[in-house]
Parts: sequence; structure tokens; C-alpha cells
Amino acid sequence: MSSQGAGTEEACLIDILASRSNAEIKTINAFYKKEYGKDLEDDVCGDTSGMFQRVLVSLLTAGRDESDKVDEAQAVQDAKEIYEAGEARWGTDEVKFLTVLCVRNRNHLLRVFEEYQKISGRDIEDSIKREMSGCLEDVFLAIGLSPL
Ligand SMILES: [Ca+2]
Repeated sequence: MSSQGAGTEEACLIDILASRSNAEIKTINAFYKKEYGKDLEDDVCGDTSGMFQRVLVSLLTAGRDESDKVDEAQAVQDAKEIYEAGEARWGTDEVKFLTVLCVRNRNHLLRVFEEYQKISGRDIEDSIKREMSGCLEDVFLAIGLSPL
């Protein structure tokens, strides 16, 4: 896999997984299994590696909170943790980004991004671009930008 950015297959996976509901992802998984006789997750794991693979697998498990509840205290905490995992340190702790971006609901995330802007003085998109590269950057950007 190229580190320069997403190739066609990776871009396709990012498009499909970053913005779908849990129900849609479950349907995609079931369809894939029926059509190809194997799990999409196994194929994704065969074709990708590292943090990008972990993000895709996390999205494939369809475990995102789908309520519209914003937990204020948690949103502030999430924003702080993302800041500390990225801009505030040498290198990047990508797991923190994954934990927030792949799990929290959309309303909550919007609140996190707002809080993040206050703490860091940057948009989350800017920080993702500064802290990540390649497919990982692409998938986090897709999650950060898309209406989940
Ligand atoms: Ca950093």
C-alpha cells in the first residue's frame, strides 16, 4: 500500500465505511459474505496494515454510538485527549483519535470538534493533516468531515 495516500481500493473502503450507519455496515458485511463467501473484515486485514487497518476494522464492527446525545463533560475530555495525543506531543497517539472518531455519535463529535478548536486554535481537519499521512489521514478526514 502506498504511503502517499489512498489507492483506489483503499479510497473505496474509506468512502464506504466512513459515513455509513451501523445498520448499513452490517448489511454490507452480510452482502460481502454472501457474495464472496468470506468476511470483509478478513479481506480488509489481508490488504491493509497498521493503524489504518485498525480504523477500518473498528468501523466494520459497526459499534458507533448512534444516539444524538451530547455528553458535555465527555466532549471536553475527548477534545483535550485528542489535543494531547496529537498537537501537544511529539509524534501522534493515533489510538486516541480512533477511540473518539470511530465510536462517538455525530452530535457529540461536532461538540468535540468545537471544543477542540478552542483548546488548540485549530480545526480538527488541520490537525489530522498535520499529524497523519497517507490512508490514515484520509480515513480520519473522511470521518471528521462527513455527516456520520
Ligand atoms: Ca504531534
